[in-house]
Amino acid sequence: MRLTDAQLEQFDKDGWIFIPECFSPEEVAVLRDEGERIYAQDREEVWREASGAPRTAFAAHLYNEAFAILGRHPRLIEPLEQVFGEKVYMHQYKVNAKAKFTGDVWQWHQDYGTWHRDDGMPEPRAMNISVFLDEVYPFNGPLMLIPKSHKHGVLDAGHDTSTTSYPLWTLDNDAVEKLVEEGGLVAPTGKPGGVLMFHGNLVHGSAGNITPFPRKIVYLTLNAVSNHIRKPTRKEWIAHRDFTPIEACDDEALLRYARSHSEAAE
Ligand SMILES: O=C(O)CCC(=O)C(=O)O
Repeated sequence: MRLTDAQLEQFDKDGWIFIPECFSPEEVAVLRDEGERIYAQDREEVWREASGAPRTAFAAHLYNEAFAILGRHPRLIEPLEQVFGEKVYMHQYKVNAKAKFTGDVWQWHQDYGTWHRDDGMPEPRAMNISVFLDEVYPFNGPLMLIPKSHKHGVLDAGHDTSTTSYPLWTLDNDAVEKLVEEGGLVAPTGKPGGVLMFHGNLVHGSAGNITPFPRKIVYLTLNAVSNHIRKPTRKEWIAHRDFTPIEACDDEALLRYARSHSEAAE
């Protein structure tokens, strides 16, 4: 899948683009079910909120076939190859839960700030491309983005290891206020299957979810192969050391898997 000139322009100007209904309901349903199955497992890659509710499942592409196919999907891989002008590899893979009633916040941060400081990534030539697995509403903890904040490079940040179960390099309120005055604030919403792609330096965060509506989003963090990490400090399943370029699968692969999976269940 190639991005249009208009999408590339919006990405450059605002630091993000959203592609509604990029995956079909049938394709997303199998990922949603598999996501819930993973959260029910007791494994080190599944991190939980203080309440015990799942927060994120790391590296699901390495132990789940549906997520493995998604991790090679041309609708996600090709746009990033197009932007970076080279092959990409998987730096990180997360299925974020934002569970109903208990999903916790993600503080304001830039992803590249963490990849650079914790993993030794040389340049912001990596980014998240994400797929909505549930409907994302304005009220169930949508991802909030500060348009144009990616133009500021890496901003000062403090290492927050206490607010949530996930350590993050977070921005202070004054910095966020200034960036919002300049760029505003958006929270893309939409049906399962929507795809959101945003620059590694774009400031973003999300509030808690106190609604009865879960909000699962899967994030592929794809890095340009030449920009592979140099000084990893985090576990291998958080910041991958396999820099093999991803060869995209065919566009129908997830649909085929979904169909064979539902036939097997009948
Ligand atoms: O899923 C969310 O709400 C936020 C995730 C996020 O900010 C991240 O993975 O960097």
